[in-house]
Amino acid sequence: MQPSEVLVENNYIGTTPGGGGAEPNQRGIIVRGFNNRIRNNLISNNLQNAIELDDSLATGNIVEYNTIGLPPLCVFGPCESNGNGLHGVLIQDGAARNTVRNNDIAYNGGDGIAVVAAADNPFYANAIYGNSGEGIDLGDDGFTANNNDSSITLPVQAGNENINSPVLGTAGGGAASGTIAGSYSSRNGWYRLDFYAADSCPSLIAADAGQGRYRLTSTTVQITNAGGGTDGSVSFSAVPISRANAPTFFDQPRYVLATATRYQGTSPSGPLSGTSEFSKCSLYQRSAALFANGFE
Ligand SMILES: [Ca+2]
Ligand SMILES: [Ca+2]
Ligand SMILES: [Ca+2]
Repeated sequence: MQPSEVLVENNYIGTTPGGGGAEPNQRGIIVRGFNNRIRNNLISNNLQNAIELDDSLATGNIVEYNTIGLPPLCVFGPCESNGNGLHGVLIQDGAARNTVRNNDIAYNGGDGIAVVAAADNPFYANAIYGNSGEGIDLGDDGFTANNNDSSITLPVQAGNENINSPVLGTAGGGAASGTIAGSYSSRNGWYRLDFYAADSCPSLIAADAGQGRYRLTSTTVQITNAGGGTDGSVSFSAVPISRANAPTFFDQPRYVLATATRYQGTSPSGPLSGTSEFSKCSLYQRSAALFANGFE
């Protein structure tokens, strides 16, 4: 019998009691039951994965507000020496409909979040950066290119059914807010697109995606033109992007990236299903002169 409907909160796992030193475990937290809430824990320095959600009984769990791979306060640094040895969060072997949100996941030796042979797991509003692998890796096989999501033949090791990532176009605007354009291709249905920013991004020069450190705003799109086993697509433009409480956020060079998350039902109000990997990045174009006088 695996623990279910349990709250695991306010623990230091892999650290000394004060949080500043390392006392690593092999793995941090392993969840094999359902409807547990893993909340506000510090999980750093462990030798393998910080959090694992394993097997088909692991459903409906919520992983939120945890600090994974960092010291309790990243003031006296170096913060990157506190990462866990493998993934921040690993979801595998049939674990489904688990939500990972509002966590800081950084400097881990594997991916920020890896999903292997498991589906319908949503992730949003996390700060993911500095991990040695991908920010989000579906299949734990590196960057997964977009393909035809309407194909019924899924890769054996797929995570979240290898749902496609958004394709971003031009992003730009003022210091506090701007807009972004792009497109999204997948099966018919409603999708939530979450936008993030990063300070750097490898995808402009390599077949790789960045990691979303700073949560920006989100939007909703619908695909209606899929059919005959072929994906449909939807374009978007002038979608507002900003970061809460950061009026000069885009005065520094920022790369914008995005994830797509499918809604389970037939409207954009129901529960969320699986989330994609991060998209490739778009460098935010700061239009200082245009916006300086307020007449844009
Ligand atoms: Ca992948
Ligand atoms: Ca990986
Ligand atoms: Ca795909």
